[in-house]
Amino acid sequence: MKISTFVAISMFALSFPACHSFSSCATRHVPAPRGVVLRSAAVDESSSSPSSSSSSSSSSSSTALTTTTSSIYADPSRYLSSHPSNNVPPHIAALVGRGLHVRPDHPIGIVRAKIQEYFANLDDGVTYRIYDAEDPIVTTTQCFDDLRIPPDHPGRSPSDTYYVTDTTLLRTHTSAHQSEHLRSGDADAFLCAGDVYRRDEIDSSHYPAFHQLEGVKLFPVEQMRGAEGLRGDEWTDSSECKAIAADLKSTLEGLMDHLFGETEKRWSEDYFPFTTPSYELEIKYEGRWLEVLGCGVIHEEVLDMSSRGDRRGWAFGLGLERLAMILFEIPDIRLFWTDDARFVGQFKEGKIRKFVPYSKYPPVYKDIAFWIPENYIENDFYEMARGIAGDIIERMEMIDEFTNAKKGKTSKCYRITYRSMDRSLTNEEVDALQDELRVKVENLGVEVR
Ligand code: FA5
Ligand code: MG
Repeated sequence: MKISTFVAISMFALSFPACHSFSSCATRHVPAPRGVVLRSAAVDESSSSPSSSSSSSSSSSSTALTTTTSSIYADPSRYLSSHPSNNVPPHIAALVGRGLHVRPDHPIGIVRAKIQEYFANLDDGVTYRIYDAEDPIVTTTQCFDDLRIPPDHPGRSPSDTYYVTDTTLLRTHTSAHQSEHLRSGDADAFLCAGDVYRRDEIDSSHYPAFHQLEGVKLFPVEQMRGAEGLRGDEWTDSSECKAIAADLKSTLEGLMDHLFGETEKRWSEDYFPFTTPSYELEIKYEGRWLEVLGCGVIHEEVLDMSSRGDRRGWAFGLGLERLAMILFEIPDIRLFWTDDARFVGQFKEGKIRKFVPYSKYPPVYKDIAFWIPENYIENDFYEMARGIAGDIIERMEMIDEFTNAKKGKTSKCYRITYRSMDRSLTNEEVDALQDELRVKVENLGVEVR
C-alpha cells in the first residue's frame, strides 16, 4: 500500500472499483484563468475576457458549469521533456487536459456542479469564486513549499510524483493552487477543481489520474478579533479557531447530505502540514467507511506566506471520483476516462442516474515473480506494466513474498488481471504483453524467476 502523498494513512478505506475524452466545452483558449463568481447576484468581473464564462443563471439554479479549461493542456508534448527529472510516461501525458470536470454530461462534471450548487445556495453570506482552469503543471513551490510540505516528505519523491523538470510537476492535489488564489486577493472564498496525478498502485479504485475539488473560506476580520496575533497552540486552543473548525465540519456534513441524502458520517483527526487541526471525513457506503475528503483550519504560516497573515480560515480537498462512484454506482475508476458511448451516453447534466454496466468481459490472469534489488520501487513496476498494456490492466496485486536466507534475496510474485472494458481479450495478445513485461522488468534491476 503506498503512503498517501500527504498523509501516512491509507487513502482508500474502501476497496472500490471506477475514466477520459476531449470535450467541446473544455477547449477554449485561456490565457490566464481568473475564476468566476458563483452567485447570480455577484458580478462576474472577468466576463469580458475570453477566459471565463459566467456560471450564474438564477439564484435557485447556479449549477451551470464554467468552461474555462484550456486546450493547450491537452497537448501531451507539454508533459514530456528531455529533462533528466522527467518521469511522466506517455500514457499519463495523454490523460492530461481532457477536462472531465468541466463536461456537463460527465459524472465528474455532474458531481462538481452539484457541489457548486450546494455552495451557491448556502445561507452563509459568502460568495465562492469558481476556478477550474489552472495549469496542471505547477512548481514545487506551489505544490509543496507554500504548503509547508518539507523537502524530505515522501510525497515529493519521484516514486510518488510525476515530474516534468526538477522544479515543475503534475499537481498531486488541488491544494497546489490554494496559495496563489489567496495571494491574489481576488476572493475570500473559492472552490477550485481539477485533475491531479499520483504514481500509485493499480486496482479498481486507484488510478494515477483523478480529480479533486478544493474549497477555501476566510472569515471576516471582525469575527476573529479575539484571537488577533495568536499563534501555535494558543491559536488552536482559541474559541475562534474552534468556531472555524465547527463551521468547516457543519458545512461539509451539509454537503454530504446534499449529495447523498442523510448519510452516516464520521470524523477522524488527520494530519496535513498546511492545516491544523486537520480532519478526514468518512461516509458509510454499503456497510463500509469510505474516506471522501481531508480538511482543516488553514495553518497561519500558509496564510503568512500568501500575504494573508491577517486572516483566518478553513480549507478542504475532496475526491470527485470517490463521490461519483457512490452516486452513480460506477464500479471501476477506469470507466471515467472512457470515450465508449455506452458509458458517456448514460449521463445527463444535473441528473444522478445509476450506471447500468454494459458488459463484463472475462478476465485473463497472469502471474510474474522476480527477485527484487534493494532499491526496488513498486510503483515503477506498476507503471511499467501500465506503459506496456495500458488500461486493460484492471488490477495488480502482490500474491506472494518470501526471503531466501541463503541467497539473502526477496522474491515477490504479482498477479495481473487483464480485462478490457469493451471487448474479449485473446490469450495470445495477453501473453505477448506479459512476455514484453518479463523482458522490460529486468530494467528495474529485478531477476525474473
Ligand atoms: C489531499 O490531497 C489534501 N490536499 C486535502 C486537503 C485539502 C486537506 C485542503 C486539507 C486542506 P488526500 O491525499 O487525503 O489529501 O486526498 C484527498 C481526497 O482525494 C481523499 O479523501 C480521496 O477522496 C481523494 N483521493 C486521494 N487519493 C486518491 C486516489 N488515488 N484516487 C482517487 N481519489 C483519491
Ligand atoms: Mg486522505
